[in-house]
Amino acid sequence: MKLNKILIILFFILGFQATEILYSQAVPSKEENIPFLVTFGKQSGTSWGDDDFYQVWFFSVPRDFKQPFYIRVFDPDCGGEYDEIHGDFNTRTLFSIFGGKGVDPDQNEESKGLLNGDNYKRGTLLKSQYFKGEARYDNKYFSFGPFNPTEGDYNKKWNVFIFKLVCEGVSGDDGNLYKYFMSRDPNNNIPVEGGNAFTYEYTFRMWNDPRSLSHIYPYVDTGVVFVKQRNFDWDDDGEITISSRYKQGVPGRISKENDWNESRVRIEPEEIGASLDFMFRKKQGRPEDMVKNNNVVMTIENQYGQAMKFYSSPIGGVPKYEAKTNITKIPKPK
Ligand SMILES: [Ca+2]
Ligand SMILES: [Ca+2]
Ligand SMILES: [Ca+2]
Ligand SMILES: [Ca+2]
Repeated sequence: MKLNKILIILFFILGFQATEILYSQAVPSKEENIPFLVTFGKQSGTSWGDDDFYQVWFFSVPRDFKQPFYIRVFDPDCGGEYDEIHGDFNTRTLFSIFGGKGVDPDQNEESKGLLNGDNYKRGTLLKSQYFKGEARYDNKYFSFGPFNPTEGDYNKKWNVFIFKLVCEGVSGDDGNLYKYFMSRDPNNNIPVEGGNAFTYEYTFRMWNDPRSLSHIYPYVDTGVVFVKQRNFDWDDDGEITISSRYKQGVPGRISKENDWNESRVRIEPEEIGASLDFMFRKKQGRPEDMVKNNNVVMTIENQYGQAMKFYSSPIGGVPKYEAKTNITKIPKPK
């Protein structure tokens, strides 16, 4: 092949990857194909699929991005469209955005918000707002901001400023379904170049359509030997399979009603520094057997019990399985 032909092909491959990074700023992202995040009011039963009635997400902004930006919440209210009613809608939800020292979960373990009693609100409160059932916010975006990127907590390893968004079901017993978008514009979804979002405990709604496949993409950092996935209130709804560029469709155990289940997956050196693909396929069969409005929780930890990040825009792109012979061995980390 001639050199200029190779260069043209390379240009297209790299160009497409760049486009993917630029336009994957929604939470949940297009790659994840998850319909909504969900947080229930704290008077709810956990059997509806939320184990702790709050959810913590982090947004990272590259250091070289210097413009103000916004974090937009779609359908922040709990009422009207999308939300899960129990009796009457009486749920109040508080969204709070934090910056400054204490936010970065690499420095402050409690920021991850994984354990009951953790002080997951460390950092400087930048903005917060309560929402109940409110027609003016129903089926619409509400924009927090503008934020200056340097108001975040600087992380040297990734060269990014990190912001934290906590959603709490302050009262009531209904489920608030919502989505996020980090944007350069308060009124439109315009991505922040190179921005990303991640969490350590993902509470979300599954599709009702059994043909829809959803994914999450945990990032495997240096030193990981195995990962343990834990999931809550899966209602025995189909299957979880784990894939990467090295493995294909390894099954994971799933939980039943109001219950946790877990299983382990071995990690090969070839899988370090890339994302895994956890795929969720709903139970197939007759419409009357389908699980409707299924809310679930997922966490993943390494062999030391340290929680791993799920990036909404998978680091290194969506992992594609490669035939084993094509994989170059990466030396084991010391
Ligand atoms: Ca609504
Ligand atoms: Ca209610
Ligand atoms: Ca909502
Ligand atoms: Ca459930």
